[in-house]
Amino acid sequence: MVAAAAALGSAEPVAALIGRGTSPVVAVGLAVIDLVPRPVKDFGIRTFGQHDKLALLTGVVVLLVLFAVGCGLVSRRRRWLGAAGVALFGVVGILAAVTRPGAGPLAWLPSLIGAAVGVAVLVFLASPGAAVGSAPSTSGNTGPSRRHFLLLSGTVVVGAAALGATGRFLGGLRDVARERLTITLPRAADPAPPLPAGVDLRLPDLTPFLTPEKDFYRVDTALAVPQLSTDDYRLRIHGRVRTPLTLTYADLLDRELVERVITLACVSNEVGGELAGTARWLGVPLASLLDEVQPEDGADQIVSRSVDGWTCGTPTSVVRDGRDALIVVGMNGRPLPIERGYPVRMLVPGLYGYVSATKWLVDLELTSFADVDPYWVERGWKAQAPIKTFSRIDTPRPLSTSKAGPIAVAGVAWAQHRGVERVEVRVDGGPWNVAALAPVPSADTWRQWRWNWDATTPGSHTLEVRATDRTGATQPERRATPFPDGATGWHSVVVTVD
Ligand SMILES: Nc1nc2c(c(=O)[nH]1)N[C@H]1C(S)=C(S)[C@@H](COP(=O)(O)O)O[C@H]1N2
Ligand SMILES: [Mo]
Repeated sequence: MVAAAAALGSAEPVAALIGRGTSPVVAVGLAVIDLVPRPVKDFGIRTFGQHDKLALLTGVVVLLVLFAVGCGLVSRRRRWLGAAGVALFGVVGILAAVTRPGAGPLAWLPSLIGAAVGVAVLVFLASPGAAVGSAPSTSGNTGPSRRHFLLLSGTVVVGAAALGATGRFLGGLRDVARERLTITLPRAADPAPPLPAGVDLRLPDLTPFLTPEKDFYRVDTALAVPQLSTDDYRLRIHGRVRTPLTLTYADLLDRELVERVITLACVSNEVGGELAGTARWLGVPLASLLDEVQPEDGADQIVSRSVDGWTCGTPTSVVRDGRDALIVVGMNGRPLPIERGYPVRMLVPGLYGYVSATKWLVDLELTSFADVDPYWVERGWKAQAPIKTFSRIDTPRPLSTSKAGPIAVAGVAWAQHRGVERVEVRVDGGPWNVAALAPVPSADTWRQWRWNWDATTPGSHTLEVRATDRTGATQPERRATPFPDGATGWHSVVVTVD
């Protein structure tokens, strides 16, 4: 049994490098699924439900342990028979791995290495040096050697378990990352309109219009990034609907995809904060899916759930008001990055992330605000959270020193889905000056702005900014913290003119 544990454990890290399907336990398990008759399979799924795969792998391991015990007993008579048994199991592992559909050229390696390590451990532990004879001598004088043997075997088993667990963990990580690289997204039936010329004023220190992936803020409660595969991916749409719907990843890609440039923002932004980013998102219009499932009257909340259990509540009416609420599969022309919710997330322009942007999305339940409080609402944040109008001075940097003369004051402003109508800047509490606005592709993105300050008076100055959205509402001066539904107040920076 110790030798078998060493064999399995040492095969896992090798399998992690080559591919999850090449682990002897997994390969044999998959072969069993292929070989057993349909009724047995159905029985397994009925009995173990979601844990069917775990049950199967446990079964494989239990059989292996029994086999190992058998080998151990036999090898008390004939030492070589034990080694032959371990080798035989290696052969079974190799056969199972190389006959998998799509098996790579190195699929045999993990089982071979496992078997070699298993045989070596068996031979070593059974050698006189490890103090266990082919048959135990009469009791009484075996104390120290028995202890020595137990210590050795214990070490081997713990080592094998550690190797195996590490291998399986790394293998899981690697496989989803690799799977993502193999995906080719279909073209959008309705592509994003080209960005208007001049969308990016390209000033030093000014936030670029499109956020490079590495600079895009990340906010979630996930301790470990969920590793969700497209293989068995399902999006369930259910609850208070007439016809529930379950979609696979392929089903989503088969739909008419829409691509839009949208600025996502976090409610936790302080005044002047940087928790916002703009990207090109590809996805299925959520409104079209709702039309299919037909929500009941009164189902005013869509509760979306992540595979890790995090939940989020979005008003049904907002998703259906004509805006580009998306079930997102792509970001900037590539499959969603893993930490952005791969393979599928949600996005609703105009709503803060905590009420709209569920990553690793697996479930949409139509319900009501009266019935369900999602994750952050349970913790006191508001259930309704449209993004508040926001403006920020990016340049000049706070506490920087500039030469007297013309100084470009610039930044970004946003009021997603309403649109930014006007940005104004003032110096030292003086009159407001209207800034020039860069063009935008839609009301769903942030907008760059610039005002040319003729800075003549040396000394310390305070610059303030405020934006007005297309409904005519100007950002209030009153400062409020992000809790419970987003910060308010004018951003200001203090700079020195030399
Ligand atoms: N599964 C899951 N999705 C989530 C969250 C989370 O904690 N878990 N956080 C939300 C919040 S608060 C925000 S602001 C956005 C951030 O998305 P990003 O990390 O891609 O920028 O994701 C949303 N989606
Ligand atoms: Mo957030």
